[in-house]
Amino acid sequence: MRSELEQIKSDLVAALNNVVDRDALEKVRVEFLGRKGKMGELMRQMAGLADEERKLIGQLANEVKQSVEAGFAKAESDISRAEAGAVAEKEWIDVSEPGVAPNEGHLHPVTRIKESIEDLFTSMGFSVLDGPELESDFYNFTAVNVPPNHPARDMQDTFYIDGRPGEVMRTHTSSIQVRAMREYGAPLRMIAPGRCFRNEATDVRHEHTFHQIEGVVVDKGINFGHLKGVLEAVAKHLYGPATEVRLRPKFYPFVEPGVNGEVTCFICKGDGCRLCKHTGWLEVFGAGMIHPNVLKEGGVDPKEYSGFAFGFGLTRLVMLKYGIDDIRWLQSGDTRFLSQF
Ligand code: FA5
Repeated sequence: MRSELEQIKSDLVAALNNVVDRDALEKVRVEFLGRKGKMGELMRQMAGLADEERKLIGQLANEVKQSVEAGFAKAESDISRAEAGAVAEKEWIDVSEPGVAPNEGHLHPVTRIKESIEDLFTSMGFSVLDGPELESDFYNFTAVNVPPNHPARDMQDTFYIDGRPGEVMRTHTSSIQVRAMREYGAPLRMIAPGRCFRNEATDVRHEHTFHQIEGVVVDKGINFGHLKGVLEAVAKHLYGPATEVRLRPKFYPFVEPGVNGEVTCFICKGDGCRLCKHTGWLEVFGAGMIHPNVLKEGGVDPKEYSGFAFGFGLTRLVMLKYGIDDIRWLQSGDTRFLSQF
């Protein structure tokens, strides 16, 4: 019986060595400590021993029982530790790992160039004004020397609004010229950026909704040289000192004389291509000396004051700056396009 006890002890050590989880441990427990298990069996056999012998074997059996229980306790705690380790392994976080960058937005290229031009003009002492997009027919046309039924109205195909007679979606920022003169009088130095709307058949250079920046200077002794200087300052500010500006006569009812202004085409650098209609130049603004009728509408005496006005196509300036060969990308809302800026 002594050797059987020793055998149980060494069997148990071997069995516990192979235990990897709670199910296996439970099986070993039933095998050794269960009602019909090896220890119980041995205890029952002890009943038939002589007193002296039973005492000695009983002592040994107790020692074996204790070491069996200690073996189970240790195996149990090993399993608990292993389980905790597995959870930690699964839920492991590397706190030093760089995070996933959030998808941040940024200013639209039109807004960037607008702000850059505003900075330039405010540095030259200009104010920045705003005006309504749904404008009165008066300020959009009549006040700038385009009376009702005048053929010059055909130059800009306009959106009229159902149920709002006498109002139009402004076709140009020139609608601000007379508003500003009436509000602030002369002398005046202002720019006014904003959205304009025309019923255009859209193509690579034309949108139905686009941005312009109007500029007006009214003072004593203002002449065409001042206008040219300001236009060149804008072109060089945006595109660098080598940029050339070309002015050619053009009729606008609200200026006399009037010009259209072009800068060197950014794609062909002046050689001629599809975008510039093979001229080497891109038209980006209209300008001229303010017509006396417009000064009068603004409450300014044309005998005392003169002035110039210009209207930059802001959207075209953006195309030139970033080399965008189709204006329609700018309002596409396509993030593949926008994320490049
Ligand atoms: C005008 O709108 C005049 N109000 C400009 C002006 C102001 C002249 C002050 C004299 C004095 P025009 O229609 O040419 O002019 O437009 C001016 C600029 O706006 C153009 O050179 C072009 O760059 C831009 N533009 C005009 N139509 C569109 C369009 N459909 N899409 C994008 N840009 C346009």
